Amino acid sequence: MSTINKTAIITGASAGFGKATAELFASNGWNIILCGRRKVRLEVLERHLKEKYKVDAISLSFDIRNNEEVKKAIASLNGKWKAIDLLVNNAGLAAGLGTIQEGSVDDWEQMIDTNVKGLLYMTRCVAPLMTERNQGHIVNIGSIAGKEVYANGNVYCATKHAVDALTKAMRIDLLPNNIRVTQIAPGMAETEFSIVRFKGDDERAKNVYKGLEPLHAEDIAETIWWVANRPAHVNINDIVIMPTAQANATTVIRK
Ligand code: NDP
Ligand code: 8X3
Repeated sequence: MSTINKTAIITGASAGFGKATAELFASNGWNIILCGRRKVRLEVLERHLKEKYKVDAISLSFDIRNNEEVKKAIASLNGKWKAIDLLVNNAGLAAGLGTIQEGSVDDWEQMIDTNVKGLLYMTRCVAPLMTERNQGHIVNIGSIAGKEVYANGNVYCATKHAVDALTKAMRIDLLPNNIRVTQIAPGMAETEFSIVRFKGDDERAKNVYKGLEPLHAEDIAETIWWVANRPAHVNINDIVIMPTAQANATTVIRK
């Protein structure tokens, strides 16, 4: 078993940034609590982390949009698993692209429920475990869409602006408890993100990254690793991380 004795809980660990983060932290001896809906994927990753890195890992399979499921999952943690050093609020998605006058209300609700309410439900359950120990670190995954807006991205952008605001607010609320709070706001990264946004249309998803090198999940994992491993007196408030080929939310250069 790991001698590092540090624990991270990562939402959205079944794919993309969350999965790469679980791998990187486990490879450095951290114990990991893996969260997501896709149970089999989580269990495969859990076994892999335990076997390859000799750390401890557990899977919590639940829908982050459901506050009762979130509460039940976190309440199921016992013993050492309650001593959480790092919460990575990463689970999230974009659903579709559409104007405000014609967009899908179901898509809007899914994004708001996952990206904003899910992040709040998780934080509401995990932050008290940190405040009672007077230590911990929360890393929220925002987006360039939380700094700017782009055509047809209205509600996704609004949810990520909410993450930006909540990160600042959490930092104030948790200040007396010595809890660090960081936002990481990436630009284009090739994960399952665009496949989910375009509801399984792989071709359309691939076209998003055509002719440029987007960020990779590992780039975000390394950034999370870096912020989590600053000396205890240092808090990284906010990092915007972009592919070199992307200047802002709407300006990219393609070969
Ligand atoms: P992926 O689609 O690869 O991963 C998303 C993860 O979120 C999955 O593990 C998924 O797990 C989880 N998730 C989604 N909905 C729920 C839910 N209702 N309950 C529990 N878990 C859920 O995308 P990324 O890794 O790219 O995205 C991670 C975060 O990064 C998101 O918040 C996204 O908005 C943000 N982001 C992504 C960028 C990109 O270009 N890729 C850029 C900037 C920010 P499961 O389906 O198993 O539940
Ligand atoms: C994901 C990046 O540019 O699609 O948050 O909003 S973008």
